[in-house]
Amino acid sequence: MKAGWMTMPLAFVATFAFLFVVGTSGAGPDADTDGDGVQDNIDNCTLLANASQTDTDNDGYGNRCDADFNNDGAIGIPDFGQLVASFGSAEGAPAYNANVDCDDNGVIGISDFGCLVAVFGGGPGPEGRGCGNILGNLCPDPALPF
Ligand SMILES: [Ca+2]
Ligand SMILES: [Ca+2]
Ligand SMILES: [Ca+2]
Ligand SMILES: [Ca+2]
Repeated sequence: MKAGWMTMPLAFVATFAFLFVVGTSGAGPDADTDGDGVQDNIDNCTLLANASQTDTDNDGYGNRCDADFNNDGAIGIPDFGQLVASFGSAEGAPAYNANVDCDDNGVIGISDFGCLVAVFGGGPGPEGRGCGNILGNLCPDPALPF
């Protein structure tokens, strides 16, 4: 009888301890879901590793998760057209389009094509600052005091 009385509180303590550990090591302001060294709350692509944070069209979505090149909110045929138009070009060439350079390697190629295909029919993001937009508005730099 006494042992049963003790088991319940112990189970509670164990559950609380577990939740505490999960809560502090999992999601939270310090989380870095994609492991690129940029915390989720300031990461312009929270689910894809992009340590450079390159965002050539300055809409708050990093190139790595922004295949919405024409900024209409959807990744579709017009975006595919922009990729095709610059396919095979390198930085400095007239056809080169930095917005299409998903992996930020200075060349528009198969890897960039893969970025678009993976999210075709979807939208840009997600990003962690909450300021991603299709209007080309600049996100405030989280490192600067406002
Ligand atoms: Ca990222
Ligand atoms: Ca962008
Ligand atoms: Ca689009
Ligand atoms: Ca590329």
